[in-house]
Amino acid sequence: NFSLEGRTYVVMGVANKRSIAWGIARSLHEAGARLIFTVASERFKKSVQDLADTLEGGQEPLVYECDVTSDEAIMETFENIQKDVGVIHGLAHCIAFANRDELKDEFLNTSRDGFLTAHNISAYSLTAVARAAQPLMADGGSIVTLTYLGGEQVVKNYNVMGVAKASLDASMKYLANDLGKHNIRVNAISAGPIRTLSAKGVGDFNQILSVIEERAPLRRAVTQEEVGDTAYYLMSDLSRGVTGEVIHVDSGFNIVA
Ligand code: 0WD
Repeated sequence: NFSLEGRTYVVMGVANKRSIAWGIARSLHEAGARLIFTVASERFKKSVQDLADTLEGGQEPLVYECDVTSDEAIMETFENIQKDVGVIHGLAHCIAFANRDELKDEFLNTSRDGFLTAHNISAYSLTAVARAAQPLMADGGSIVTLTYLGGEQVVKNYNVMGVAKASLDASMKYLANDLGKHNIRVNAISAGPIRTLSAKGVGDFNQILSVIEERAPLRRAVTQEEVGDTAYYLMSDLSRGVTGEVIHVDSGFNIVA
């Protein structure tokens, strides 16, 4: 069944309309899903609520605050979601952070604090969130996280975020193994570079994009919509036999030497 009618998904990490999370939200919404958004702080609540209100039809989207650096905040958010909607069918984790000054020059200079911050927000949060969301996925579910090639190979300037993505990818696999017995699947989408708020923090991002346009098999960058449609596939029953997988939505760039 392709439709997500009657299903509810939590989308974490919409900052603005350029966010990959917003591409995912639109794809799931078009497939008939009910959406719940979480934002890092009160500061983003109004703008994400306004964005959510532009989705036409269906039930009114709900927006919750959830700073993923706090276990209490995560527990509280999912308790509130459970009170308000009961069962959920999946979750899109589209959250990452590293200090901007460590996304340039050499990885060698990564500070202890910078390393821990990047891993805390960008990798550990998936495990914390999966644990809090599990009781809500009583009918089984699908968890999707967003990763990047920089976790598999050395990508200039990606530095500590690449190391955090490697940790995220491994976490995704261990979680897939733990949650499979509850009929909860866990997968990652490795997106090609897309111009977003977070991407602005990566040194020479324009250069990264132009290399994609020259060398990727499709000779172009990918869009939020393309990532969104792969998330839709992973949330739907079409992917029911797929877990612990990284799907590259990157114009094929990862296969080119
Ligand atoms: O080229 C790209 N843009 C790629 C991004 C290529 C491949 C992967 N990705 C990944 C990113 O690493 C990230 O995991 O996709 C994910 C989404 O990133 P994005 O769409 O590029 O970035 P952005 O629009 O800036 O969203 C990042 C979100 C923001 O959402 P909210 O609404 O919460 O502000 O991560 C959030 C950030 O605020 N975030 C946090 N959320 C909760 N708690 C926290 C936090 N402590 N810190 C950052």
